[in-house]
Amino acid sequence: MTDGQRRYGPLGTTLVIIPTYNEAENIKPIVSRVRAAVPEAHVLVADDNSPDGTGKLADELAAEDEQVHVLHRKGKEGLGAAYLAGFRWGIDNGYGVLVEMDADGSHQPEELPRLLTALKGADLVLGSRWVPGGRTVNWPKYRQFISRGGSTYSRLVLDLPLRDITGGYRAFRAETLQGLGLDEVASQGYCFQVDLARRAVQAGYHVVEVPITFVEREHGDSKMSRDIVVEALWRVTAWGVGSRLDKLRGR
Ligand SMILES: Nc1nc2c(ncn2[C@@H]2O[C@H](COP(=O)(O)OP(=O)(O)OP(=O)(O)O)[C@@H](O)[C@H]2O)c(=O)[nH]1
Ligand SMILES: [Mg+2]
Repeated sequence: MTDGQRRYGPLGTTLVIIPTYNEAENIKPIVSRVRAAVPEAHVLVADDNSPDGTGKLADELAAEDEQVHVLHRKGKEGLGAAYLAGFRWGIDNGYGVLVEMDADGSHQPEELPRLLTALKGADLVLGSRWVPGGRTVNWPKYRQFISRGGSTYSRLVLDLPLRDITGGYRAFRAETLQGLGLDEVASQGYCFQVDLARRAVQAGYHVVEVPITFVEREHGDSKMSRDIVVEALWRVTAWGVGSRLDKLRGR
């Protein structure tokens, strides 16, 4: 069946999952922007027991708004683990669409309606900095280089028809997530995003990229580290080598 013939079911209720670690300055503004931009959506803050009290601030938001929820996790286990827990919570609670969004304002909630519109005709929508119309604001050259380089390397090594493979502003249908084998995902950081994109393409899902304007964080500290880049490099390389060996063996 081609995509043109494919019928997509209704989207159902949206859950915007926001993982947080020390985002006290950002959490209230970002949640209120999501609530204003997409009033029917619910929000789940997945906090890893942030020492700066982000979890408590999220509880305050949840107490005054029944569309805001908080998942308190015991300690810092990384972005990937927080998203996996958030996806499970969302699927268990019957949401039809699960959105990934950073807390720091890099992913603008005002762009979410465009992602959701695209999801009506797709299984997964990626907010993309590196398609025509996509851009970054206030991002240092070296970060652009790492991001573009990471996407290009992943595209070539994993043979993926995508431009922004490391980005973290995405909208999944719940059925898509259920088809990705989330129980086997062990990767973290950027690599977590590459892993989900790779699984979606391999499973034959229709993945669409929508241009976004990515804005550098103004408050709080980056959790980006050399370890995150190194993990992505070795895992992507290992996946690429593995799938080429499988092809050679005729699997
Ligand atoms: N729950 C949880 N959230 C995390 C963890 N690490 C990062 N995050 C959140 O994941 C999102 C992305 O992390 P960032 O630090 O913004 O990473 P980045 O965008 O590569 O780096 P910046 O350039 O500083 O924006 C933010 O909302 C973080 O608070 C973690 O271990 N646990
Ligand atoms: Mg960020």
